[in-house]
Amino acid sequence: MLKTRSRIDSQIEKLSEFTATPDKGTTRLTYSQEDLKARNYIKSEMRARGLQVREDGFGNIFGKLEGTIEGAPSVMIGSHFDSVPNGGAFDGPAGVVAGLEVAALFSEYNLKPKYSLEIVALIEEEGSRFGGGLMGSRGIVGLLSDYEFANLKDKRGVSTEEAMLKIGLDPSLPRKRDPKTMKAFLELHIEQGPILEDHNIPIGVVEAIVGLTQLEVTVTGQAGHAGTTPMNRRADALAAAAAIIAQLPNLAIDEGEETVITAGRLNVFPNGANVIPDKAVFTVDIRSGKEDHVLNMIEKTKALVESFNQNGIHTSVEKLLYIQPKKLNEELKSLFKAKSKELKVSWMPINSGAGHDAMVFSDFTDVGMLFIPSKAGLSHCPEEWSSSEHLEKGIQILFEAAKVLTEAEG
Ligand code: HGY
Ligand code: MN
Ligand code: MN
Repeated sequence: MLKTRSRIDSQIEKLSEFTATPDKGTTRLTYSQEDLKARNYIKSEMRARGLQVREDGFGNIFGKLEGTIEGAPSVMIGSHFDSVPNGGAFDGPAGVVAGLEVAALFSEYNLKPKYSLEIVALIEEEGSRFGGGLMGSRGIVGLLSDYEFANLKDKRGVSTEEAMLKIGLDPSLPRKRDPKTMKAFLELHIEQGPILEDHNIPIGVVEAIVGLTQLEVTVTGQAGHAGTTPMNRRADALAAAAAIIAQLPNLAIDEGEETVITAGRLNVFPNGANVIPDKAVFTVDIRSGKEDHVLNMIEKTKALVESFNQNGIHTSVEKLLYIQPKKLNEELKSLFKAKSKELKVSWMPINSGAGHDAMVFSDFTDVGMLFIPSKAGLSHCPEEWSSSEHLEKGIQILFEAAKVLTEAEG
């Protein structure tokens, strides 16, 4: 497996170069120039492994090793290749590289799958440019309509389809995919938390993924002069937004059972040091393993926001994303555990506090997910790091599982 180690090291390294913030982590926004460089690299790596490469009308990338059973559904392996702002080099790419390496091993061992093997690289899982997230996978399974997709715009007002055309992508290509064309979706991902490292265990077999929602709260008031406007005659949108945000953590603490809430993005308008803000827009990310907690938190957050509708302050809440908690496929979990045992790789069951494309596919095909440890549990930051030794172990398990699921011969 020496070749594997050198291939995956160079691929992770190469993909990390396609960032808008060199020396400050990975910033690779969907349909950006960094996306284009990463996309071209991924496609060339797919071709180098003899895969048939195509892109869909969202810009998702597929590399296919045709199965011997005519028209048979595919075993898909992959993850996303966009990033959060100033994120890490492994969140997403670890899963894309794992898929590429499984294809490389199929080629090296000259394996002929009965069911096609498809390596996938998905767009806009993070939602960093167009909001919401899980966009590539939602598009593939038809949860994102063409109308909704066309009306998504980034903070500069550039639409998805304009941005696609700018980097030479074709929005008119086929989009939604018949679930019957998918036999399984397997995703290797970094844990993005401390559990595997704390237990000194290299592999997590994912049992379930938390439910999550992403809200966008808009607070409006009245712009004014910072010096001449008396305090009792202000409708300060940012002061109101800050008061709301300050109360959010306690809503989750009161809800309990590891419910979490995060206000991660805040935009202030007009954003002048000597101007009373007339608008503040912020996101609220809520997650829990139990759907009731997510639903309760949405109601509690809406009530808190609405309670500020007074003295010239107006508020509104938009739901950008909502997805229920997902349990992953029992047979695939058993297959991963069996292969880990055969390979003498220690594993543990684990739940995911992060959202993943796997949760979208899980309502449409059999889904399995593996985690590898994150150093110090850090992710969504430049310090994010995972070892290629752990990545290689995860790939070995994926490779063994893919041979079974594709009924490969050779
Ligand atoms: O936010 C998440 O859980 C994932 O990283 N998109
Ligand atoms: Mn991810
Ligand atoms: Mn992420």
